Amino acid sequence: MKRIVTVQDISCVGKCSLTVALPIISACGVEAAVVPTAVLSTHTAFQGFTFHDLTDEITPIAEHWKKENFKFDAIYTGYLGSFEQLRLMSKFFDDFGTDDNIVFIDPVMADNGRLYPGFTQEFADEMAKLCGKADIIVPNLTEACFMLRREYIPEDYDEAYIKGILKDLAALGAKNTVLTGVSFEKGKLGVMGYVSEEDRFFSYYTERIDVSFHGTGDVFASACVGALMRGLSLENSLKTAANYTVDSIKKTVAEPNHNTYGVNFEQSVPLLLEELEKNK
Ligand code: PXL
Repeated sequence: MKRIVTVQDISCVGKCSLTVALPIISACGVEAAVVPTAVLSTHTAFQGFTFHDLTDEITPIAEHWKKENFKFDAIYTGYLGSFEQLRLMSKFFDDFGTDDNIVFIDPVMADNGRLYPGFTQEFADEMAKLCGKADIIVPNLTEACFMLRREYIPEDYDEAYIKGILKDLAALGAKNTVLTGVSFEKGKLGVMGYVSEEDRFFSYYTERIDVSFHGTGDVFASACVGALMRGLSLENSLKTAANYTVDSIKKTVAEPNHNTYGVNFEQSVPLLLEELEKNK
């Protein structure tokens, strides 16, 4: 059985980060170990959330694991809340990264042209450096633009623009770069990826559902890394994750009086399992 260690916060209510990653990775039939980076009462889209930082726990946890000689098939980082956590993750990759496992970074910090509360351009600069150590990175267009210090163009861009961003991200050092939330056609939304070793691009599009929910990036990233651990190729893992995320959004929208803070990813688990079989 494969084992992923995922490093991100626990937002107690809000369906994002660890409360999404743990069940999705488990549903994929993959073990999930966690390093919780902070405990928040809710994610940061709510007003008045509490925040308890757990940075001081990271080194003791890693030191214990080194003594136990624990190995991980993937290291997956999501929302990280401080410069110190970025520095500690860089060390964590050195300690637990091997030639056989993968470092997967979702550089969670922004969407729709804006940084989430508490993040700065300088944080994006440091996140860009951390991404240089990754095998796979999956920023959205906003996060990529902040990391590259490029102007964010929400739409009306062409394929050459996206390919340029993917190559610039690869120049940071990441082996495979993926951009989420890419759209060249009205009503379609998807991902475009770049495999730097082969100088090859690929893409996958689904229907665009014009509603915005929190946590969809975490649903997508968790399913993608879970699928990779099940032996699917990067392209098929991204396809699986995209189809699962879209289905989760559809299930949410179909529910009367649904809330907008997270998606019904739980009800789409049967589809995730089907996709894992179909795309292997
Ligand atoms: O879904 C990303 C995410 C994770 N963790 C926290 C967040 C967010 C997005 O806003 O606030 C705490």
